[in-house]
Amino acid sequence: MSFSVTRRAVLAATAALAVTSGSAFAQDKVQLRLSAVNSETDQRAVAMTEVFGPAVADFADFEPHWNGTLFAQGSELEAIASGDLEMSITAAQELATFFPDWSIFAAGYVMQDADHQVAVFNDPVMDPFKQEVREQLGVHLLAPMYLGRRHVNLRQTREEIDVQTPADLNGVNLRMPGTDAWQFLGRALGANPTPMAFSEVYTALQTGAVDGQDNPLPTVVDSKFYEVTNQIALTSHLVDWNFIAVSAELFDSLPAEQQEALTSAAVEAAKSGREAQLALEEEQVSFLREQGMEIYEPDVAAFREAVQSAYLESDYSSAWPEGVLEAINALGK
Ligand code: KDO
Repeated sequence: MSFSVTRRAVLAATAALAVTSGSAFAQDKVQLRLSAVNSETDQRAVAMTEVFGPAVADFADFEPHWNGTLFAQGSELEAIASGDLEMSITAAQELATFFPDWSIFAAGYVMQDADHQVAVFNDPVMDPFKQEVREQLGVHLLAPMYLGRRHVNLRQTREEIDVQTPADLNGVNLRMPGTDAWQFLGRALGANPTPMAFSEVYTALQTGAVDGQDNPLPTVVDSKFYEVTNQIALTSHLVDWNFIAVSAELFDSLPAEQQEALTSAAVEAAKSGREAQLALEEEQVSFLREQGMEIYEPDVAAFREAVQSAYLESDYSSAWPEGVLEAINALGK
C-alpha cells in the first residue's frame, strides 16, 4: 500500500512532538546567575538552592555561585547593572554607597526583628527606595532576607576585655565590612573599625590582624569564627538583613506570569531562610558555649544610646527623608 506524506503533515507531527517533549521548540530558559559571598551551607544559600531554584525551574536555569567565587563582595550590584550578572543577595550598606538614604536601613538599633523587616519591606514607605534602585541602578529587589542579630565577637577573653559599654571597645581593632556605612557603625560602637572582605575574616582573627568582628551567631558557627575567638557580647547592634536582587531588565523581559512566579519563589525562599536562621539563633548560644565561648549580655541600653546618638548627629541621618524613621518605628513593636 503506498501513501503520500504531505509536508504539512510532517510539520504538524514535529510541532506536536515538540510540544509533548518540550524539546528545542520550547522557549529557551532564562539564565539566573547569582553571586554571593556567603557559603553554600549558610541558610540563605540553602533556601535559594532548595526553594527558589526548583520554584522557577520551568522557565529559568538558576545558577548560584557562593563564597564570592564569581564576583567579590560589594561588586555584585555593578555587575548586575552592567549586564554581567543576573542576581545577588545584596545589603542596605552596599545600596547606601549608591543611594545615601538607604543608610537608614543599615543604621544600628533601627530594625527591630525579622517581622519588622518584612513589614517595612512590604510597606509603601519603602517604595521610593526600591524605585531609585530600580531606575538608577537597574536592580529590582524581590524580597528581604533575614541575616540576624549582629554581636561583637572578640579574640580576647572576657577577663582581658569585658564589654559592657562602648567605652570598653576603645582601641579595639574591629573588622567591619568595607563600605562607609559599615565603618561608621564600627565607630559608633566605640571601636576602631578595619575594612575587610568577609572572605578574609577567619584568617585575620586567627593571626590577630584584627581583634574581632561582628556577625550574627549563625555566621559565627557557619564560618567557624568560634575556632579563633573567645567571646561574644550580645550587643544586637544591628538586626541585619539582605535583599534578593535581580536585574530589572531581565525581570521586565519576562511575561507577567513568570514575573509573579519569580517574585513568589523569592518570597518563599526568604521565608524559609528566615525561619531556619531564627531557629539557629535560638539554639546556637548553647552550642557556642560548648565550644568554650564566653557569651554574655552587655549594657545594651548604653550601646543603643551611643549608637543612635551617633547616627542622629551624623550626615547619615540628614540623608534620611523626612518622616521615614518615624514610619519605620511605627511598623515595629
Ligand atoms: C559581612 O561581611 O560581615 C557580612 O555579614 C555583610 C552582609 O551584608 C553579607 O554580605 C554577609 O557578610 C555575607 O553574606 C556573608 O555572610
